[in-house]
Amino acid sequence: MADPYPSRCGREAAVLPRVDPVVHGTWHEGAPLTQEQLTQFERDGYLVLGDLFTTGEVAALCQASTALLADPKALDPDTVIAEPGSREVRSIFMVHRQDRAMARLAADRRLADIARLVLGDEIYVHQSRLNYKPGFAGREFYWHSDFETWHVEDGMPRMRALSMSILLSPNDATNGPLMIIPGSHLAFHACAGETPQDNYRASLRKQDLGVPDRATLTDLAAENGIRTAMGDPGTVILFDCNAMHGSNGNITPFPRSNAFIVYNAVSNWLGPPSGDLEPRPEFIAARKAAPIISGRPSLPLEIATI
Ligand code: 6CS
Ligand code: FE
Repeated sequence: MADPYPSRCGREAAVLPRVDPVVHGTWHEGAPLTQEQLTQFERDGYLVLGDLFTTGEVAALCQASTALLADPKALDPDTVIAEPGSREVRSIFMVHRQDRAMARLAADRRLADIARLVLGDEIYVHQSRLNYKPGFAGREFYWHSDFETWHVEDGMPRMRALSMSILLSPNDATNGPLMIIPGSHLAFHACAGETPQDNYRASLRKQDLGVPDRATLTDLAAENGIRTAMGDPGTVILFDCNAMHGSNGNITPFPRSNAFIVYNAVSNWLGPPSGDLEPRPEFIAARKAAPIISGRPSLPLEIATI
């Protein structure tokens, strides 16, 4: 079958129809989101949830994130990404396999139940990371759809994945919160250009490929507006894999740190990347060692990580 989402294959940028649902599961009594929340996610492509975690759990997650940042030498060096033009840590990838609190977070039933509802399937962790956006030195994340990259560079077949951003510092108007174009997830924004091997080495610091052109972004933003998703530590921002998003740099003295867990449906397991690209490493895109997340309840997060 022809690929419904061709991108970066030497053609011009194009807006293509989304052929996949946004919500793959069916709402039911006792579901982990209200019907209104699910409808809002379907319409806007994102949803902000407070009060999912206790104060103690949020403190344990913040502590883990700070400890990882304080001793990056203890980590797989490939997973530690520096800011462009500085040695400060921008991101740490595959945190759910390098830290107990992050492992426990990725397997948390409160998050997993929501992901199973939206994706309508069993799920596994496609990617996890901590983004630190350090004070003064934290650079922007330019506009992109994650799915465009995951489809082209990782061979993710269809739009059946979901990001959850768990805020580990206040995210407010001053420090580069997530910006999102509501409704942008309803079309696929195919990008111009071609992808060199090992593009991730550059793109994780500063993304130049797989970004829409200015005319496309101007139209999208004029039509739908731009929203910011903000909150206190512990807030969870869910966003569809194809939502157009980005964030500004952080010139405040205060870091803006967030954990990200990306869940993929098991039926949407990765295939070969586009063209003759080599698959990206396991720490960015799980394709081998990715256990299905169990539906069992687990210990409170801060107890599980003592
Ligand atoms: O390449 C990736 O998979 C990553 N890059 C960006 C800019 N966002 C999503 C993802 O972490
Ligand atoms: Fe992204």
